[in-house]
Amino acid sequence: MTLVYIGLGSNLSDPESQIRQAIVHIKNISNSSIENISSLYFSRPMGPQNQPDYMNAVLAINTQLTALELLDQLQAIENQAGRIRKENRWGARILDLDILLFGDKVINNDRLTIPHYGMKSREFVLIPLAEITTNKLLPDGENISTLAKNIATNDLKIHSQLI
Ligand code: 5RY
Ligand code: CA
Ligand code: CA
Repeated sequence: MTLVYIGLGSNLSDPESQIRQAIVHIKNISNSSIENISSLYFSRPMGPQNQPDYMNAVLAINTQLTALELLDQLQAIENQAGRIRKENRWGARILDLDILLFGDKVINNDRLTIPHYGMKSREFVLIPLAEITTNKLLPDGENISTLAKNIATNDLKIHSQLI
């Protein structure tokens, strides 16, 4: 079993229902179980600014799948939500599911970079992640709670509970 943290994001087509629906689908991934779910947050777009605000959350699952098997499952959920991959990099999307951490593994291949390359500088990842972890270190030894305490909030706000 591997403890895996997944980041969820949406800024199109009723983001709150997209995130809630994605959690229903993640619950149904075989050989996996949801262990923890953060609050649902409102966040300002990072990267391109000409797009709607986001909703973001982080959840923890235990899984017997490999990282690539889990990635296939998450991409199928993104596609089922109607995600269209556009030319404009980092533009608005219906649903984005990122594997943030996969146990203590460091993975670098064509399809996956784990830990997620941007997570240490994104308040919409660190703050919800810190909500559902205690004394958790990244593979490089950095403490998630410390990173979350020190990052600018960029107006990140709790919107609602997801469970
Ligand atoms: C920066 C550049 C690109 C940060 C930077 C991206 C989300 C990024 C987002 C999301 C919110 C993106 C990737 N510097 N903003 N921007 N939530 N995804 N709030 O999930 F994140 S595009
Ligand atoms: Ca993302
Ligand atoms: Ca992604």
